[in-house]
Amino acid sequence: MRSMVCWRISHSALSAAVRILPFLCLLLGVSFSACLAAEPVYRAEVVQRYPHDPAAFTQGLFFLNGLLYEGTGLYGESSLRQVRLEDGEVLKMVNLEPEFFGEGLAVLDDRIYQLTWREGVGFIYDLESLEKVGEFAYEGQGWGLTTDGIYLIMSDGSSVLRYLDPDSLEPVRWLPVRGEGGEVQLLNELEYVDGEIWANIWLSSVICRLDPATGRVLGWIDLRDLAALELQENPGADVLNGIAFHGETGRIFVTGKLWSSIYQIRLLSSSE
Ligand SMILES: [Ca+2]
Repeated sequence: MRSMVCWRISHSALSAAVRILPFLCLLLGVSFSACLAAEPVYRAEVVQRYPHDPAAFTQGLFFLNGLLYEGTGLYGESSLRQVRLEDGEVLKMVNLEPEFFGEGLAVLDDRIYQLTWREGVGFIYDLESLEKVGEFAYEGQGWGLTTDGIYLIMSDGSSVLRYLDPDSLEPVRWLPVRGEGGEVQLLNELEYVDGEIWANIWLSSVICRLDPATGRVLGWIDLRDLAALELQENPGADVLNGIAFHGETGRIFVTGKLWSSIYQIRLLSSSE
């Protein structure tokens, strides 16, 4: 298993193409001999599946009080949605202005925060009404967003996560993410799971588990089989993107851009 997973990411001198080569290897299921994942690799089994709007270009996902909250992207199609898990019904929806490409979202103190990709603007909504109550600015791109209950934690496509103070919305900490194979680039949709940060790796069907205290990689979740299953049934499916964790029940949900299902998964140990 580990020999098929390649994570060695060289330093910034390498071109972007070279940087994503390991992930392309992973996508193709080919061994990349120059790099081996030293960290544990977990597979997952599907516990339950739920319908998901196959037109939703999922960029952010979290679960709260029995409901899913989803942020979608694309210019002219971006939205914030409150979704009933069981049947996929969109209960409330806010459309972004067409010049904004919606990205990750997180909830903190009854406020939902949503990033945009290249617009440098984040939106703040009231959790109950989804009414927009504010905006904030940040440097660089916005990709994924989550929270540890104190700070907002965002990704921007690089190997570094940014902690934002929720009051000032200014960065207060930068967390480089590294594994045995080096920097982990293309960190995308995020979720805080039992004291860890989980991050979708863009363009792959893999989730990185990392330690928020140190930025060290703790392991990898290989969801290539799940992505293949989705693609088999839904040829229009794009990449895996979207992790939601329900702390009270320990349920983990994943989906992807334009996927027709949301999957509740259970991680398997390497011996299962
Ligand atoms: Ca999430």
